[in-house]
Amino acid sequence: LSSDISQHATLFHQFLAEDDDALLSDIRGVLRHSPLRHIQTPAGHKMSVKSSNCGEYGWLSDSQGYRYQKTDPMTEAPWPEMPSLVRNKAIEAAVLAGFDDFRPDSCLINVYLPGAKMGLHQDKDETDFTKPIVSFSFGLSVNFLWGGFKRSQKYQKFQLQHADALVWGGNDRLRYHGVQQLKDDVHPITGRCRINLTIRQAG
Ligand code: MD3
Ligand code: FE
Repeated sequence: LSSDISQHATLFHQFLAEDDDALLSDIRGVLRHSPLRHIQTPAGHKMSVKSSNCGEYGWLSDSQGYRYQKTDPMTEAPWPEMPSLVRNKAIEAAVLAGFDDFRPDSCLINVYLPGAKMGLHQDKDETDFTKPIVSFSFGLSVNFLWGGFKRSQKYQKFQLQHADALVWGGNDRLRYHGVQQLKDDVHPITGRCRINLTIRQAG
């Protein structure tokens, strides 16, 4: 079941339903090597989500700004490898959405506890904006905010649910987007949280 959010944004509902346990256990394996941590925005504010990465490049933020980096600043080691199931499912979703030459090299892991949110922003730290972004959601549902090309433009809301995959590229690649505060609830698979994987070709 897929639905078009706009010309170049497709939501694949339940796309990960058969692989949820395997994907989440792969991610738990990653987090044993590069644990979740709160990161600081360049302005010094603590983000409400906890994050980590896998793949060749990890996205991070600190007083120096937003960037991709090949090593985890916490362990000073390379980020853990992107699990092949994560990579393959992301490529599969991208192809279904019409993006054929997506070579993901970065997977940001964001964990939302009740109350966590992500304000409207653009993803613009990658080198090639013709490449799509693939996002996987697990656990508690959240309202996703889909805006325009200026922060001040109106936004629409979509619900992202457990096992949904969202592919976004083309003209919509630089849209503002975010997620509303996570409501307190319990999910049978993840417990009291939402886990988002944002899979990108960063380098
Ligand atoms: C639309 N994460 O990590 S994923 C992010 O649910 C991020 O954790 C959100 O935005 C989350 O940067 C949203 C869906 C998503 C990801 C990238 C996009 C939507 C996007 C880039 C452009 C437009
Ligand atoms: Fe984003």
